[in-house]
Amino acid sequence: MPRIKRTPNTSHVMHLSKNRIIQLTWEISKRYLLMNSWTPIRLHGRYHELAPHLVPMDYTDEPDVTLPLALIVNMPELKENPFRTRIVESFSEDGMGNQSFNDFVDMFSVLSEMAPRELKAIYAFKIYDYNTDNYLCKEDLEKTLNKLTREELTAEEVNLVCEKTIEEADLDGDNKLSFPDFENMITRAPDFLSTFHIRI
Ligand SMILES: [Ca+2]
Ligand SMILES: [Ca+2]
Repeated sequence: MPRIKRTPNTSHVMHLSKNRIIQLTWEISKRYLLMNSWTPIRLHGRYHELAPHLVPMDYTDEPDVTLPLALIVNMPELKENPFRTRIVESFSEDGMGNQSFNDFVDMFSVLSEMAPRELKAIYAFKIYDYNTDNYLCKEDLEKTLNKLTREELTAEEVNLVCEKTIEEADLDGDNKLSFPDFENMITRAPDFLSTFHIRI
């Protein structure tokens, strides 16, 4: 992916990444369609099952239908995922968690076993960035770690792990993680991507 310049104003960071996201999503969608010609049909089946009265069986004219977050987060594929709400929101065009069928396909494409690690990393960063400032600060990492460990660590342990993580991954010394810092972190701690892997 294009290297992101580090400047104080990084509002463009995710914008740059977004172009890359579109490109990568397209690449994997093609691969996905080629390798699993049955999967989009299966995904449509899953989407339809969530609200048979709203979702038509015939999608040739791409009807303007969205399904609410509450229906999607309760799917068995997502139900146990501690980041389910943020995942569904991230893949909803309106940002509120309402998903069109296209959003739904994009989401399962990124979560699929075939999605490139780079694409999973882009979305993981977005999902862990709770206050959406394009950085992972200590508070973002604390929330993330609490979810990853399902609140099994003490506050002191969480604090220590997050401090250590920032210390080791923060390449430019601003005490928070930019996307390049995050990429550096996940090479050391691959578990941070493990919840972005779902089979449907
Ligand atoms: Ca943040
Ligand atoms: Ca940094």
